[in-house]
Amino acid sequence: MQYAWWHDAVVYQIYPRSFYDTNDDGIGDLNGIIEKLDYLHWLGVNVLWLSPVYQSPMDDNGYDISDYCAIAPEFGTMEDMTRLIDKAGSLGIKIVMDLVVNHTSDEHPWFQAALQDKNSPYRDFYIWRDAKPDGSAPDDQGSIFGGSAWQWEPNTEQYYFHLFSKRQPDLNWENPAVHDAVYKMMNWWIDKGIGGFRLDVIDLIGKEIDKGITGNGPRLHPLLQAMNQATFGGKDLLTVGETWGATPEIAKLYSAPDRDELSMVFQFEHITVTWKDGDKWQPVPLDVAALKQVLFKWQQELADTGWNSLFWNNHDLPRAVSKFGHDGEYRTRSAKMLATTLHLMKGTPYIYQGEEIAMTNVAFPSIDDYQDIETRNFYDLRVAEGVDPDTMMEAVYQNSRDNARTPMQWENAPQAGFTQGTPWLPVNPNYTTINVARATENSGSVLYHYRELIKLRKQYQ
Ligand code: TEU
Ligand code: CA
Repeated sequence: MQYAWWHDAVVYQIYPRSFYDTNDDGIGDLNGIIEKLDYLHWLGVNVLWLSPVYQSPMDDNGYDISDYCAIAPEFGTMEDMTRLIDKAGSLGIKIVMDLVVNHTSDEHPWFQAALQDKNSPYRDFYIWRDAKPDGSAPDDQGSIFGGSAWQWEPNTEQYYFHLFSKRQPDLNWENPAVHDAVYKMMNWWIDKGIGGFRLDVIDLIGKEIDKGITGNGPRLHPLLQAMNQATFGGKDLLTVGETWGATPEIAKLYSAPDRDELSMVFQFEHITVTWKDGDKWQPVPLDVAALKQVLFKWQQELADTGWNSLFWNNHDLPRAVSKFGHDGEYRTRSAKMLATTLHLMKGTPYIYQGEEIAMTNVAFPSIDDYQDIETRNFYDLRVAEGVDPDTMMEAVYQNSRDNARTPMQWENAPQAGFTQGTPWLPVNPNYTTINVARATENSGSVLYHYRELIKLRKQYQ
């Protein structure tokens, strides 16, 4: 296989809102990432993937973008972004941006124009259908965040389609004008000197909803080949698609070099082994033998063609040590075991912020303490359907996305040293013992173990 720089890169994912706050508003910011670059450099990672920092009403914490070429004020300014790219670059660290183009925010000017006028050229940027004769939605397609995927729009009297919240209308990838607008935006970021893109739910853009197809639609791979050609192709960038529906065969379609699509994809088969029938709100105990089989399968299937992304957790998933290890007595040992397993496989490893100090899941007393839209929606839905609230709360403790989103634990100081203000989401109370400062003082810590693994990879690349 022809060598690419990202084959031996180690990526660190930052959830900016929860990383480090420099202006005491309780929200992590770009300057916070800049302040921690020395730490990340010391750890040895050479790529940072930032969850979205674009302008957004934050219905889904930034995965609902209202301006792709502006920074949300709570995160900073475009000047801060430029400084981050430059300073990281001087340390040999590239910045990978989150590209969310299955949908926009309902506050995006494209959607605003579409709402105003059925004849606007932007109307067809989104997916509209008439009501059924009885006024109900065109079909019973559901949203991934619960409820119908169709939202009635009274002004123009049609339904629009949204696979996530109703504030995240899906873009219409059957419209070539959408391609051009997205390519233009991507090239604008490439020209700013970024290191690549993480493509959010990219397997949904080939959808053919009138046939009931959302994931892995027939138009998906041609769309990615066209995007590659018009934007990052030949630019030596890292591109990683988020593809919940990927089998090894599908992963090879995306990542075999001669197909000119993406560098690699995230597949989730090892994640869903702990979900009953693919439902994260029905967690089942980890079957270690099944997990091993999944890991083996992917190593073998992508050994010669395609490329694996290696990850245990991200901003949507529970903490690795809580899910796959043991977050009590064996926290340190099991976190090191997980790190070793992952980093010694073939592929590009991803570390999610806090994983390197074995941060754990959290258990807030009440559902009202949870901020995540998916968690809140499903709690209400399932309890209304008759699921016992305590059972649902247990599922939240296991799999809520907020497990990953509690603030980064920097030191044993108020609010874990994350902020001098009130954090947007409470800190995990175990910060008094689990924090970066303490891990740094102990060469036997999980943190040093990660650092050694990263060094080993560099040494034997
Ligand atoms: O996630 C896609 C996705 O399907 C997850 O939200 C999934 O429903 C669940 O949380 C898995 O446990 C991506 C982003 O990573 C996520 O943060 C966004 O909310 C979502 O797309 C919409 O942009
Ligand atoms: Ca801040």
